[in-house]
Formats: sequence, structure tokens, C-alpha cells
Amino acid sequence: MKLFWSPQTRASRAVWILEEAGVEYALERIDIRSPERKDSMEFRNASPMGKVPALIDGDVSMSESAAIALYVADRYCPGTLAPALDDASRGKFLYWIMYTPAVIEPAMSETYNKIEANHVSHGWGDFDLMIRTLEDALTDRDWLLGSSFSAADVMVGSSVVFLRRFEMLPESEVLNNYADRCLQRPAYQKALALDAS
Ligand SMILES: N[C@@H](CCC(=O)N[C@@H](CS)C(=O)NCC(=O)O)C(=O)O
Repeated sequence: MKLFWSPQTRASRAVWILEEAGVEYALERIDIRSPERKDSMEFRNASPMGKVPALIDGDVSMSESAAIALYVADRYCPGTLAPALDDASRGKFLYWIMYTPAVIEPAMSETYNKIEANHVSHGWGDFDLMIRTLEDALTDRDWLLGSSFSAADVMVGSSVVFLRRFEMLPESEVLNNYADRCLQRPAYQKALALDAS
């Protein structure tokens, strides 16, 4: 398996899920910040927009961090990092896997860029609704699906940590404790250590 990666990007989510899954992979660094960057065909096939993370696993070639988290969990850790297809928690799992790209990131960008919210017509609601929904989901439980950690926590947990780093996370014991729990996971620590290398 090969992961196209760049430090301090959304590629850390892909490292986190691969480490949770305990699979072997090689990293290929993409220097996204270099104006002289020339992408290989292999990378562009996996990531048509030229964005990291992207993954190659045999004949599978793909990008989008949520898609990669779902793929790795389903392919290598069904029943643990991803509920089985016929498990009742599968619906909630898919909801939370999508929550980062569909709700958290657009709401975050909107607020960060001071764009006027319109919680009815914008599919992500607005920043406060996004935070409230997360807080409700994590009150009295360690992980989004309850007591067991899943790939959905990789997506949402990395986003909550990111919100805190950008000083956008409101005073919330529930969300701060969740971010701390995520940061204690050795697989996430490995991803963050790579970012710092
Ligand atoms: N929705 C994508 C976003 C990926 C993305 O925006 N990656 C950024 C780094 S965090 C990137 O590769 N930017 C370089 C570029 O667009 O050329 C995902 O979640 O994987």
C-alpha cells in the first residue's frame, strides 16, 4: 500500500486510520507547498484534484480522507473499526464518517472566512448547530458509536483537534475531553509525530 502524504495536512487522518488498522504501508511525500511541484501520473490517477491524502492498494486507487478511512476500516478491520454491513450501528457510523466533509469543514470555513451563515439553505447548517450536534452525540459516551472506537472517530476526532488548534473550539468539556481521548491513541500520536518530522 502506498499513501501520498504531506505533513500537517488532512493526510494525517489517513496515517491515523492505517495505524489503527495495523497494516503495512509506504509513504510518498507530496510537496504541496512547492510552486515547482510536478505530480506523477500515479498520484493524479489516485487524486484527480492533486490533493492529499491519496492511497494506492493493489488495483485500488483513491483519494478523499473520509473515503480512505471508510475503505481501510471496511477492507481491513470490519466489525471493529467499521460496523458490519448488517449491524444496526452502521447507519450512525456512515452519518459520522460523512459529518466531517459534509458539515464540519464547510461550517468551519464559513465561520473562519466570516461568510454569512444560512442554516436553512446551507447543507451544513451553521457553526453553532454543527458544534451542538457533536456535543449531544458525545455527551456521556467516549466515542461516537458508544464505547467502541471506529473510523468515524478518526474523521470527527481529527476535526475537533483541528478546531481546537485553530482556536475555534468553544468552551466545551465534552468536546475537549473527546479531543484529549483521541490524542491519547498511539495511532494518532504516530500520525502527529510524522507531521512533526
Ligand atoms: N476533501 C479532501 C481535502 C483534501 C485537501 O484539501 N488536501 C489539501 C491539504 S490539507 C491539499 O492537498 N492541498 C494541495 C492542493 O490542493 O494542491 C479530503 O478530505 O481528503
